[in-house]
Amino acid sequence: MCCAGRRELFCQLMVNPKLCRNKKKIIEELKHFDIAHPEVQQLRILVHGPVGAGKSSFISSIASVFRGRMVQAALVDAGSGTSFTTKFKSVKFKDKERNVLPFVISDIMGLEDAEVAGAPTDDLVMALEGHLKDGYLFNPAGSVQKEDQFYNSCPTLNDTVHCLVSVLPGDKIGMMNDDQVHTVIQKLREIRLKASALTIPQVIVMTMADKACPEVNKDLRMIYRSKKIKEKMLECQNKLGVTTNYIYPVKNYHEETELRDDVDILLLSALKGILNFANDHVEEKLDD
Ligand SMILES: Nc1nc2c(ncn2[C@@H]2O[C@H](COP(=O)(O)OP(=O)(O)O)[C@@H](O)[C@H]2O)c(=O)[nH]1
Ligand SMILES: [Mg+2]
Repeated sequence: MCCAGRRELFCQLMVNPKLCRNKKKIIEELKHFDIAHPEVQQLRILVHGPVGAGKSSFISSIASVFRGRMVQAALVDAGSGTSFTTKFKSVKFKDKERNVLPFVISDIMGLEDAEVAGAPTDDLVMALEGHLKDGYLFNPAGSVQKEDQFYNSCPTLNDTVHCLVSVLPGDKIGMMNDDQVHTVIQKLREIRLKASALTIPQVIVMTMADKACPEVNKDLRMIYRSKKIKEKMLECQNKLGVTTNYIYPVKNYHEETELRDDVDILLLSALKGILNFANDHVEEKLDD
C-alpha cells in the first residue's frame, strides 16, 4: 500500500469512538492469519538494527498488544551502550487466552561499529537462511561453526526468515554516519543485499516517532501528517534504499504502564504490513 493510502486508512482507524473496535478487528485478523504455504506453521520475522534502536521494545510492545497487558517478551536495555541481547532468540506470541499466534520474531544482538562487540554479519546471513537455532550465543570474534550444536544444517522453509525488518531510531537517523566502510549503515546494507538475493522482503520499522517530533509526542494521530516524520522516513529511504511505502513509523511502549489504543493501532498496522509481505514470500515459494 502506498504511503498516502496508508495515511487514509490510519486516519479512519484512529477515529476516536471506533478506536477500540478497530483495534480488536485487526487483532482478530492477525490472530487467524491465513499462511499461504501448508508447510509453514509460523511466519518468521528477523529484526536487526543498531543497539538502542528499539528492537526489543518493538517485540515486547507487539506481545503486549496481543496479551492485553504489558509484557516483557524481549529484554529491553534501559541504559545505552553495548548490546543487551546476545542470544539468538525467536519470540513466540500469545493472545489473552494463551493461544499461540501464527508468527515469531527473532531478536538479535545489535549491530555496532566494527570496533565494538556485535553480531557478525555472517551470522545474520546464517539466520536469514535458517541455519541458526534458538539459543545460539553470538560471538563477536567469529560466526557460527558447522559443528556447533546450534547450527541447523538442513533448514526448511519453516526455518528460513520470511521478512527482514530493519529497526531504525527516528530521532537519531540523521546523525548516523555513512561515510566509513564499516558503519552500522554499511552492515545493514550488506544484510539487505543478501536478503534481496534470497528474495526475502524487507521493511523498516522507524521507532521513537514520539522523540522525533514534538507534535506526534502530543498526539500520535499526527504521525502521517508530520513533516518531521516524513523527513525522517525519507532519510531512512536514502540511507538504506527502502522506499517509504515499506517504512512504518511507530512508537514503542517504553514508560507506560497501561496500553493505549492509539499506540496499539500503529504497532498493529506495522505488523500487518510485515506479515502480508512475509506471506507473499512463502506464497511465491509455493508457486515455484
Ligand atoms: N521514547 C521512546 N523510547 C523508546 C522507544 N523504543 C524504545 N525506547 C527506549 O529505548 C531504549 C533502547 O530500547 P531497546 O528496545 O532495548 O533497543 P534495542 O537495543 O534495539 O533492543 C530503551 O530505554 C527503551 O525503553 C520509542 O518508540 N520511544
Ligand atoms: Mg535488544
